[in-house]
Amino acid sequence: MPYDPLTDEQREIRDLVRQLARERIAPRAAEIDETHEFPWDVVELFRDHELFGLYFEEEFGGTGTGALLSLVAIEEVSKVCATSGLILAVQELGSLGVKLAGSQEQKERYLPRLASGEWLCAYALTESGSGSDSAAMRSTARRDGDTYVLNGSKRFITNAGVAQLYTVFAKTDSDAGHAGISAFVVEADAPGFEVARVEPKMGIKGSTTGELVFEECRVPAENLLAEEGEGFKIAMQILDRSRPGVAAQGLGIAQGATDYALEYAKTRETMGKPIAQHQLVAAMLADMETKCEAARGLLYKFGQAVDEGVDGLELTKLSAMTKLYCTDVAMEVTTDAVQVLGGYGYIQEYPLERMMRDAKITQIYEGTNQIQRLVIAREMLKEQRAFLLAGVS
Ligand code: COS
Repeated sequence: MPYDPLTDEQREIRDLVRQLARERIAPRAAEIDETHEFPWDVVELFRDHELFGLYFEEEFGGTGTGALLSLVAIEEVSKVCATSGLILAVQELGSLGVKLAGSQEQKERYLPRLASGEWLCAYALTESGSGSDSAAMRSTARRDGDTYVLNGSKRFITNAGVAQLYTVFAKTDSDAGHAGISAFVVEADAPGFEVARVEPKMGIKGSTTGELVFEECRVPAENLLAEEGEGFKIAMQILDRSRPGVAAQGLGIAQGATDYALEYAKTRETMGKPIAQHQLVAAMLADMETKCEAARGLLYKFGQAVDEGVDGLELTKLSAMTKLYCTDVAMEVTTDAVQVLGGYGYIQEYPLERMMRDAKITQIYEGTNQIQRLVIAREMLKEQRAFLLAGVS
């Protein structure tokens, strides 16, 4: 049995998500990948069953059921379709700015529409010249009366064109480094805002990834989140909480691939017996399962930590470790799953080549896994552990 610390009530919701994934989303997964079309029917399914609400407090129309369950939902959906799992993860990513730094008025204005799924949202930090080095962004925002005027562009933005609300970071003071960055919410119909293009890509093909352009784009001054200059810290605090959503997606893909490869290996025969009974294949399956379960331990630990109110540096490190491990496992396990199926793993008639392509992005977006290692090591360097070894000769 996989690790399952859920309460009975949480388990009921998990089982509903699992059932929807199996019955309604799994049969669509190959088609979503082939057509590259954003799956509005899946959004409708999530709306109908109030699954977007899992990411919001009751006060704003959500279920208030906590972080652990919200990650489990992404994991369950991603087992069958990573594009669909991402829709849930980005509803969290794109709304965290308002949740963490928004005023009561901003929360009341936006969160209920996001909790119901009436609006989708997005997070716009990355630019063509600033990926890992977020502070090197060039987009600007200048105050003009009761508006801010945004200029610049953002790249690789998930949900570009389908989101109605974007959390956008821009420099209000170009000479102040990190402290010159501010955060804004921008509605899709803001004058001067445009989605310039949507990128064709290797995996998660049904999800839109696009370039946003701001040309003298005017947003009301009340759309500033917190104070001018607080944008970089807000961006990092958001990522601390959102990166495990990508980890959940990675774990889901890995577990889905393991389950598929297991069933295949039990029925496919070579040399007079199922391949699962050949030791080299059995060992691969055992490693895949073990990695998934270890990843789940970290992911659920993160969810429980958030639900217990853990914050700050402790959360930063745990978040980075969770994202790093779960998504490296996604790549390793899907690669091995393709290997178990041999030639059948490589062709589109079977879902594993899709899972392997989908897994790759989880090591890249929301901070590459190189950045996660950097964040973990930085936190380690701040820790004092020498006393543990004081008595060792
Ligand atoms: N929470 C709160 N504050 C944080 C923080 C966090 N997780 N991480 C950094 N900060 C603060 C620091 O404390 C520092 O504050 P002071 O200036 O008051 O000391 C400030 O932010 C600058 O921090 P730092 O010097 O560590 O920033 P760096 O420019 O070195 O960047 C990394 C740090 C590399 C970790 C950051 O740029 C990053 O995460 N890059 C990846 C971006 C990413 O994930 N992109 C994908 C976008 S989503 S698809």
